[in-house]
Amino acid sequence: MPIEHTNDRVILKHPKGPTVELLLYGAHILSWKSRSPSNPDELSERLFVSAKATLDGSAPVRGGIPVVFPSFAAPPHAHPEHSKLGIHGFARSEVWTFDKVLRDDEETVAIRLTLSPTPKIREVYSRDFKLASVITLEATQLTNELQVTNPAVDPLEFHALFHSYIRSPSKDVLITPLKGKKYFDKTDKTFQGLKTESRDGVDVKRWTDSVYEDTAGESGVYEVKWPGGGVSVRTRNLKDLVVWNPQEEFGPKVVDLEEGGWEKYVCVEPGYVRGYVKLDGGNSWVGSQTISLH
Ligand code: TA6
Repeated sequence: MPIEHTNDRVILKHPKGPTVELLLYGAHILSWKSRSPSNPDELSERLFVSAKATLDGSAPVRGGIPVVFPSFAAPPHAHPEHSKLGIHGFARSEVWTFDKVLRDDEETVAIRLTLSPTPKIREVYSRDFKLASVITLEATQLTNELQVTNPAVDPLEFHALFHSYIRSPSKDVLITPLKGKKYFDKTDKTFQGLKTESRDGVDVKRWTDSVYEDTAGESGVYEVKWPGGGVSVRTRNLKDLVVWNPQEEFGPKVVDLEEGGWEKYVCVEPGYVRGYVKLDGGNSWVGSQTISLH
């Protein structure tokens, strides 16, 4: 079977070998194993999940691809409708519903999960919404699509982001093209304005927590490279990019991050988080990322 669906998770199996494993909790992708075009014999894990991650649905998973909606970052949130929400909103800590298989053929395996307000969500968030997460596995790439529908009359304002933990030797990673882009540096408590990126390639050799704005440009494509490997991240309707790695300086404070885990990934997070997506009543919005192997 190309798709296995158990109580708490779904496994997608591509006919050429790649697999994706995800939890219904958070529509959270835990694993993506794929071959690279340059080395088709090698089927390897492309995401990082901490050995100390909680996988029982009692806390967000440290690693993989968390989905952030409707608010990014820690409280206090500036938006009045987000005042009761915790860090990164609720999408990553709710159990989604397996909706359907969208494709299952020689080229593509794709499924859709959905989430609508639950009693638990209504305690902290009063707006109506419908979310769908479409996960598409192809031979050398993985696509996440978040669809947001506003069934109400009033506009819905939200943040959306894919908090992807890309497995990589973090000290050797370079991310482009961010030169000249404005960013908010969350590691610098002494400066609350926007900095301008001066580097051709952004590294995460030191603790990095940078929220770049309006980076997607015409192409919406980022390159993440390291010696002997890399990925391209192609985005749609996600104008901003967050780059995060705590390194030794902050990593030990992240309680569910394994010792030294910060050396094994870089978070490259396409999102719409500087300002809000404003979605008119009765309309839908789609944001997506496609991660392709070099
Ligand atoms: O996206 C970067 C970030 O907001 C960092 O500030 C950070 O600490 C991180 O996400 C992880 O957040 P979490 O809630 O998963 O611990």
